[in-house]
Amino acid sequence: VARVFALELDVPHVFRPVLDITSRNAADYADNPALKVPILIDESGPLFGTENICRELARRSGGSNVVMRGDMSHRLVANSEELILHVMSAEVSVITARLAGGDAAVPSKVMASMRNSLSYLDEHVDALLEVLPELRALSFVEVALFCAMTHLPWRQVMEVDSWKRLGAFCDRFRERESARSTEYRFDAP
Ligand SMILES: N[C@@H](CCC(=O)N[C@@H](CS)C(=O)NCC(=O)O)C(=O)O
Repeated sequence: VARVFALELDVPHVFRPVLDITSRNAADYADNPALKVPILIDESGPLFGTENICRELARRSGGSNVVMRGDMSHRLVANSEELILHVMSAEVSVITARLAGGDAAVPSKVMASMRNSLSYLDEHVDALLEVLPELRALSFVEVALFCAMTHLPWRQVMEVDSWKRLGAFCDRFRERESARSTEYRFDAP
């Protein structure tokens, strides 16, 4: 999400991957005590978290037609933002549990809540796009939705083909150069 924002908003940056996401050394995450990416590092030090980073990138780009999370009071936007972030965070829990090994199954309620959220988003995505300002350069909700939808099958957490309207949205968003040049991959040292 942060890299799509930086590219869309033309903010120069260098991408540095964390090569071992299981590391418990905060130094590997620019001193983020939560041991999470992304972190933006600049002259003011580290800035933790996607929303903070996207807000900072929007501020730097000077562009005013960027719709951040919480900018719109419309229920459809607010609820979609909440559900997308829920899906993302639930997916991270699934992946983290898997990386930790052991045989504890992911609670079925977690998977059900992710599927329910995606069904809601599939049902409402067209109306959501209608409600967003026509002249926006970018919106957090769209970038996050695209990234969540594409990450789930890539990390083999969930197939998403059955949500056709979300698939169509992703096919359109994928045309952007920012999306093409940030396709998921495992970086090698
Ligand atoms: N609220 C944070 C969540 C960040 C997050 O969960 N990042 C994932 C990667 S996409 C991560 O670092 N996972 C490793 C872990 O949680 O151990 C944000 O939006 O930046």
